[in-house]
Amino acid sequence: MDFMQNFSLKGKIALVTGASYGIGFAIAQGYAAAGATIVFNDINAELVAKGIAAYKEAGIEAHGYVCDVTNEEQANETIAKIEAEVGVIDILVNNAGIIKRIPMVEMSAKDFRQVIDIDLNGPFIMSKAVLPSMIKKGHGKIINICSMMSELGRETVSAYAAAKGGLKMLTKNIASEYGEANIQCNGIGPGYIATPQTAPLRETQADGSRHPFDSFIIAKTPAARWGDPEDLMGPAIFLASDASNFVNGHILYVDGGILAYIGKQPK
Ligand code: NAP
Ligand code: GCO
Repeated sequence: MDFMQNFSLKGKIALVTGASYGIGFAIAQGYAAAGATIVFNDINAELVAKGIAAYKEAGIEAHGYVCDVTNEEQANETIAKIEAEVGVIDILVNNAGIIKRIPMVEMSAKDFRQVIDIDLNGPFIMSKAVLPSMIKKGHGKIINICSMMSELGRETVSAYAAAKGGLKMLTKNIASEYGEANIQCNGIGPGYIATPQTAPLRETQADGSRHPFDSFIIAKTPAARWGDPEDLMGPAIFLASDASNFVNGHILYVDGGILAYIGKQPK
């Protein structure tokens, strides 16, 4: 057999959560290019419609569903609907996520809980919803979108770092608990990627200079650039394909080298 077929997703059904745009949309585009049927959800009908139009423009006939990943009843109903209308999900990417950048001492418990709910409880809920059919089918891939903050902290992102650190360990635990059922659960840890979520960190200043955080990330990244969502497509295809069937519980950092680098000396 042509070994490269191991990287194909032909005949697979992939659900990418929160994938109307951003990183999720890019990963879904990569999966479609590799042959998968694309299913995505977002939190409201307007975003789902926007997503379907965007996929259509990219030549992809995606299936879109309104589902809040923090709502277990809605998640279970949506997975049942997808299984009835599209088929059993082979690949789940837990991509949906938010960040709130607030100094911890100023952050309400309500705000903290909301980030944990979407970024950590959501992946738990969605993974729990797809696992039974994956186990019955005898195979499955779960990919959790972690973060640099699964390894590092920084000011104002206490809830997000706690959630993404927890998501790293949830990834390892799903891998441990369901590896015997031929389920592989891995994470992708994107570095700093140019999406709406990081737009506030890249805003050009009133004097036309770069945002200080923008310059900071450039100095901390050996590749000396922000990542693009497209940089994640190849790693995501690898982790969703048969080529990674013996990779389990691994967090693949796609960060341009940030985690390996002390950072460029300021001029
Ligand atoms: P984004 O542009 O903000 O997109 C996040 C997506 O998730 C949006 O479509 C959002 O919909 C959806 N979403 C939010 N809450 C949801 C919920 N409760 N149920 C369903 N969907 C929900 O973010 P991104 O930059 O593409 O990031 C995607 C993932 O990568 C996130 O988990 C993020 O933490 C992670 N990440 C991002 C970076 C980066 O530098 N950008 C780096 C590392 C990791 P709404 O528009 O309705 O909120
Ligand atoms: C931040 C950024 C990061 C990125 C990403 C890095 O405020 O530090 O939003 O958290 O989103 O998670 O990997």
